[in-house]
Amino acid sequence: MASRNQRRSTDGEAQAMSSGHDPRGNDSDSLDEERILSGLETRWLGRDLLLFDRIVSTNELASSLARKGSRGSVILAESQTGGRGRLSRSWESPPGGIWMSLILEPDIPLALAYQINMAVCLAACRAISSLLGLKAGIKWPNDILIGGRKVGGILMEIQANGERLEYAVVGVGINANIDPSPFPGEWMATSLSQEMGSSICRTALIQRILLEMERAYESMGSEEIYDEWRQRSVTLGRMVRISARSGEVVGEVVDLARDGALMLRINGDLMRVLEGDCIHLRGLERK
Ligand code: BT5
Repeated sequence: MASRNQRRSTDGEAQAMSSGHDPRGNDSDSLDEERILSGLETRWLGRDLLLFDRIVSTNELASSLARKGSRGSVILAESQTGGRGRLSRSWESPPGGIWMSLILEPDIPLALAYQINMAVCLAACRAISSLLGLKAGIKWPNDILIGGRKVGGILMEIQANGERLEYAVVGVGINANIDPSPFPGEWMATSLSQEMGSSICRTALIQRILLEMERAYESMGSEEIYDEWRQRSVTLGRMVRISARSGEVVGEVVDLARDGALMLRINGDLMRVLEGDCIHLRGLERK
C-alpha cells in the first residue's frame, strides 16, 4: 500500500510525487491525501482515503474493494478513463473534477436503498451551497444542477443478499475546475469554476462533502433529510417525461415519496415511478 504523500497509478503501484511539481501547473489545486486528511472533520468517513492520478473508474475499484470486505473507504482520482454513469452510460472525467467513490454498509433493508442516494445528493448540494454560495438543486433521481445545468451526478451501485443490503458503493462526480464547453450542448453541463468565474479549492470542497455526507448518512431516513431533499428538488412541480425499461410516460410531478419514487399525475390519475430517466419539459415550471 502506498504511503501518504504518494499517488497511486491505475494499477495501484505507488508513484512518489516529484517535489511539489504539478504537471497541470496549478499547484494550489492539486490533490494530496495528507492535505485532505489534515483538514477533514469527519469522525469516520474518508479516514481511509486512496488517491489516484488516473484510474478507469473509482466506482469500479471501490466495488472490487467492497467485494473483498473493505468498508468506509473513499477512493479519489484526478481523472478517470472509463468513468461510469447509470445504465452503462459513460461519465467524462478530465483532470480538475472531483471523482470519488465511497464504500458504505448501511443497516437498512434493500427497499430503502434510495435513502442513501437521497442523503448523498443532499450532502453534495449542501457542501456546494455552503462553501461556494451557489444554489445547487437535485434533479430526480441523481443529478446535481446549478441554474438548470448539470454540475454533477451520483451513481449508486448496491450489493444485496435477499432483502438485506450488504454494501453500497456511491460514486460522486462533480465538475469542479473543468471547462465543460467541449461537452455536447445537449448535456447542458456546467462546472463550479464556470459558475464562480474562477477555480475553486477542491480540497476544501472534498472535505466539506465528506463531512456533509457523514452527517446526512447518520440521519438517513429522517424527516429532516426528506424535507430538505424535497425542498432542493428542481423536479417537484414540473412536467416531465420519464423513460423507463417499461416504457415512456409524461406527467406532472405532484410529490416525491419517502422511498424516492416520483408521484406523477397523468390525465388525472396518480402513478408511482421508481426508476427511469427524467426529462424536464416546459410548462408548470416552479423553479
Ligand atoms: C450520472 O449518471 O450522473 C452519475 C455520474 C457519476 C460519476 C461518478 S465519478 C466517480 C464515480 N466513478 C464512476 O465511474 N462514476 C462515478 P447519468 O445520470 O447516467 O448521467 C450520465 C450522462 O451525463 C451521460 O450520458 C452524458 O449525457 C452526461 N455526462 C457525461 N459526463 C458528464 C459530465 N462530466 N458533466 C455533465 N454531464 C455529463
